[in-house]
Amino acid sequence: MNSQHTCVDKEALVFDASSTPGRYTVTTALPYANGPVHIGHLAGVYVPADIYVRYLRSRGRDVVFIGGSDEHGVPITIKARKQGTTPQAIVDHFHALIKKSFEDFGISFDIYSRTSSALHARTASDFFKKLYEEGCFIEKTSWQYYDEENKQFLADRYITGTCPRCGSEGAYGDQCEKCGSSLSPDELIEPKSAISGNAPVKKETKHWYLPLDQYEGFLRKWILEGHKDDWRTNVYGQCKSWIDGGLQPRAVTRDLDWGVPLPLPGTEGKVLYVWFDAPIGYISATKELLPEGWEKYWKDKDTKLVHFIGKDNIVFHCIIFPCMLKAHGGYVLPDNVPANEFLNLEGEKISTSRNWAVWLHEYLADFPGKQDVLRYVLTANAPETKDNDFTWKDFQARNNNELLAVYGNFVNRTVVLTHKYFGGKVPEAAPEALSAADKEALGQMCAYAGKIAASIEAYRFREGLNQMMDLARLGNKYLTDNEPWKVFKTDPARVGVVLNVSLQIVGHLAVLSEPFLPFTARRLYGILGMEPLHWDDAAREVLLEGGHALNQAEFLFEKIEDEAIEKQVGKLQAAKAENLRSLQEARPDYPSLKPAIAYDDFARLDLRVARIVAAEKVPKTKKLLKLSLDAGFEARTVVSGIAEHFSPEEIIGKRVCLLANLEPKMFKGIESHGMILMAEGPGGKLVFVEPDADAVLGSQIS
Ligand code: B3M
Ligand code: ZN
Repeated sequence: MNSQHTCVDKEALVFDASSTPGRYTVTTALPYANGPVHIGHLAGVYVPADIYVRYLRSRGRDVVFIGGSDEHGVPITIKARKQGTTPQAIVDHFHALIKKSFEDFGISFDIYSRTSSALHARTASDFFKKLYEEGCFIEKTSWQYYDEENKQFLADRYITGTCPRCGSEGAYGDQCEKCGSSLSPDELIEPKSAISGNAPVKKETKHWYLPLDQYEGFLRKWILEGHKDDWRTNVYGQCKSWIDGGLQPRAVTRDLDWGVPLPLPGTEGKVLYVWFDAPIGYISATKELLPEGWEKYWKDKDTKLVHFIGKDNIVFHCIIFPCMLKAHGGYVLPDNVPANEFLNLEGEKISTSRNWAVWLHEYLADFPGKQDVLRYVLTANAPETKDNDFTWKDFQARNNNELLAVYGNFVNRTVVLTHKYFGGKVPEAAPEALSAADKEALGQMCAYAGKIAASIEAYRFREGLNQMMDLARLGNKYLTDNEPWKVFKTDPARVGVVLNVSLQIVGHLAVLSEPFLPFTARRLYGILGMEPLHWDDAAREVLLEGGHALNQAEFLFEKIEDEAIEKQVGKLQAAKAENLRSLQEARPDYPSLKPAIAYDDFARLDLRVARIVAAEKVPKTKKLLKLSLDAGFEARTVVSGIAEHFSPEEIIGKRVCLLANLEPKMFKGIESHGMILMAEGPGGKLVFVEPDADAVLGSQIS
């Protein structure tokens, strides 16, 4: 044990909340490279981050935009084992898939790196070493489960057993997926190694812990006092409850063979905990991007560090990583961590294992050229303050009624009319020709750059998007109110003014929609025959000079038909059916469900409450009992195949459910009229389905 206080007290912190940021480092949570990216990831992290960065660039700010794959951690090793391959092969596959789909989707990373790189291993291991050498860790030995056959310690996920809470088998050492309880390996009943299937033994092992408890004072001052007003309430609230709940030392090493090896002698078989190395991945990626110039993005107090993450990553980015940075010294701390809540899909939680998701690479294949539609819908429904829902109907409606009917329609009408009346050249509009209404529209138009900027800088991207659409609405309404198609015959000069004003609005729309709809903005600049402008240009009234030649109009959006939506909904239904099927397969003792029936089919059964008044074996048979029943309205005889399960004596007096309208049938010369309902008991024994003692004999069961 060599804990010290030096790390917390060190005066190396360069954080200064009052300075105006001259530089930005924007990071996005590194997705685990063991599966593709879905719309939940996009809405929570990548789309808002990309909007933010595109906006900053448009303002000419100095920004690096960092992404990459998180390639360590136990789930990756488990997946590799299941598929009979190596963890490296798994991450190679998914890293390539994820990287390509981000690129195709227009997430404008300056670098998309990966944590299995050599540079990252060096960076993370140097970071650990410095903390180790400065005595920032405590060392502790503990007893942990060990698989003797495979000679390895077992990560929590590699231990399975019976859940102590719900009794179901196959619970993991960290969680029971049946009842959702979080567990520790010691709680499992009859633990087994998931690798060999053997019962594990306990063995002593040493690990290094970051004593978070020693950082409480620092965290209180920095977050609870320093960021009360500028961090989102969900983020601040989570931090506060972690801190108030009492922080504990956290192990930053693991016994595993996949990860960054510990840089200490005599520690073979130990690696850095994935949540220790992954955030350092942001730093390694910046180094890879700018081998000479990376430091100012991490160490200069004028740099504003912003982490875009989902709410499940808050503690790592707001508490653990900042404590690591503080312990190391010399690094800036995050200025903001605008974590989002979760996005649901058609009313249900997105789930990778149940395939309840819209996968980015599949979306890109199914909707080529429609990146902006998804970006738009995910921003309009962004789960900024609460969980939100994505539905395909809403996706279709927002495309057809908003992007197409408002934005697209306004741009198209303006450009088409300019071609029709003015040969595609921007008509002149002398200041004195402007009406009060024109001036009013232009004035409103010029205010949007500031309004949207304020929303984006406050991480309110939905609000920013709505304002951008309000600008399109302003243009659409202006054009409709002024009806240039009616006025042209009598007053072509007036039409020139109206189209000039409309074109200025279109120009502003190109600038201000670029962070949200980058593909559309690029095409719009093309139609306008312009090079992309900067955000601050949108404070000016005139972006298109009289006489400037436009290119031909083209449709920016197209209608999404019901068919395309039905196809997607069908995909989800198929996933649901497949889940049900594999659930049944996983429990082979349950017969699979029969096909659905209509209520009328059920109503044709006449089920009655009855009582067994006499029973005897049917001679010369093993299985059959002849039962005499009091069915209330009449006496019945039923031959039942239950003789191997019951003796006649033990069932006399039992109340039963009788299928009373089954047509009579002869068994060994006895007419059987009806059938008794039975269920399965323990060990396959038959048991009666017994009506309550108060049920009246002969009454209908429905
Ligand atoms: N891979 C967890 C996640 O995808 C993790 C993020 C790492 S960010 C440094 O939820
Ligand atoms: Zn359970």
